[in-house]
Amino acid sequence: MERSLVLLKPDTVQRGLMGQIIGRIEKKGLKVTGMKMMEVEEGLAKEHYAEHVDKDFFSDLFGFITSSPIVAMVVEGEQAISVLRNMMGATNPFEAEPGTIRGDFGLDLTKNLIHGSDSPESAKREIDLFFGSEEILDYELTVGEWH
Ligand code: IDP
Ligand code: MG
Repeated sequence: MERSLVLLKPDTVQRGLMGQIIGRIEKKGLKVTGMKMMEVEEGLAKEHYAEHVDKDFFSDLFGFITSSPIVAMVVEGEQAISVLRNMMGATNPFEAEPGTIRGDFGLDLTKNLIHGSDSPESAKREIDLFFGSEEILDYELTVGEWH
């Protein structure tokens, strides 16, 4: 079983798309084990996007992610990392396939709605940045065996 850090970015919250995107994650059969609404402070933004701090788009990305509240989630399931990346679609919403979250809802490279961890190592690092262990719940979904 894998875990991924999912962020519903400020555009998702502002556009009222939280429910639709969380609904897709639930309907896929993935399990939400942590979830909170929060503002991303400057230090957290820089740590989370550490691999991008030297890129030319970083100031846009930083301004965007700190501009308005997000929803942070821990999502669990078999191959959850790649399954979520496929559901999200390509980073660039102009290239993301229809049927994906970015392909269906996005029209801007910075405002691309959702973050999902890209590897087990990233997932662990990112989950530890956003969640305390007491904020991640250990429970069974009783419908789980039907998926
Ligand atoms: P990912 O979110 O699909 O993993 P990353 O390459 O990790 O994509 O980039 C992190 C975020 O930075 C993207 O989701 C997007 O919001 C933004 N971003 C990535 N590349 C560019 C770019 O070339 N121009 C502007 N923003 C970008
Ligand atoms: Mg990434």
